[in-house]
Amino acid sequence: MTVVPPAAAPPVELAPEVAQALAEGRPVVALESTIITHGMPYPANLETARGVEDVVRANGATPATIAVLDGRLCVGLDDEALERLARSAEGADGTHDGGGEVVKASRKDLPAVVARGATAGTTVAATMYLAHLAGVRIFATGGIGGVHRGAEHTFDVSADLDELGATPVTVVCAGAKSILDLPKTLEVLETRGVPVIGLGTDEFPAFFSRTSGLPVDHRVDTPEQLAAVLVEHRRLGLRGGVLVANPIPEADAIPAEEIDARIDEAIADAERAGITRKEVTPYLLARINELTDGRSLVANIALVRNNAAVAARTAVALVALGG
Ligand code: PSU
Ligand code: MN
Repeated sequence: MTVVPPAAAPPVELAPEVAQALAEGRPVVALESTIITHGMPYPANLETARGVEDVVRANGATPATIAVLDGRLCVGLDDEALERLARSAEGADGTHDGGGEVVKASRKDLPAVVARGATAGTTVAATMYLAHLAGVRIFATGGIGGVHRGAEHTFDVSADLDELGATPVTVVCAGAKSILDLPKTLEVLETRGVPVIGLGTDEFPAFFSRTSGLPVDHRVDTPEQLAAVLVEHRRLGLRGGVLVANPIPEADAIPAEEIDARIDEAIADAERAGITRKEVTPYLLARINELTDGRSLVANIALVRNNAAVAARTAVALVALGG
């Protein structure tokens, strides 16, 4: 499957700063917004969204946070838009459902969200697709969706994995949370032909912790080396994206022994509450935050910032390589 936007696709709306950077061939980094609307509570989500944009700028690139605002596919948001998305999240009105007004939009939700003029945070899958339409090649997030534990019974596999197999955007993440089945997630990525590249690591990191015991496909040690891989990926004409696994900084990591019991507890709570489909991941993220008294949130913020820095430096290196 090659991703060719249909002629009648609604145009993405580029923020002036993003349009100018792209037109001048300067580095741009896409950022997702489900992490704002359904991934963190207010006001930490707003501080994080702003802070991550600052990190991208400090490392020489232009940030493009992507979301759907009143049916418009926006690539690059102003502060008012960030605040509106952030205020819809849990914590702002005490609910778990993103306020009911702002949708969590994966690829499959985009047509209906646009048609009814709704507002949505975009998942990794939807953000990759919209970044590609806009001509942005690199994207930073916290953790990707993947194969959930128990997927052999529930069939719960995130659309993020298929998007990585189909859409030519590089995603910088800190691995995946152990709410997911990491071995199965890596198996699916392998089947989809997605290169999993460790930055300064031989192991796929487990989001809160730097190690999982599972090897990545290939290791690079600098953003320049990573950019060289991305240039070859493109020259080979390989469809799909590249997944960069960038471990959480040592100082912010939480030992697996400490977090895993809380994650098990959150999964058991989700099962008991009958949570299914797109609600599973937001429920688990909110529950883990509660069960760790916010410690998971602190780690989450640190790793997202770290990923934004790497994505920006890689975007700069890509431009330097003419790729
Ligand atoms: N994992 C996290 N934080 C997040 C998400 C995942 O640690 O915020 C969000 C991302 O937007 C990701 C989405 O793309 O959840 C995956 O949702 P699902 O599992 O429903 O595909
Ligand atoms: Mn799912």
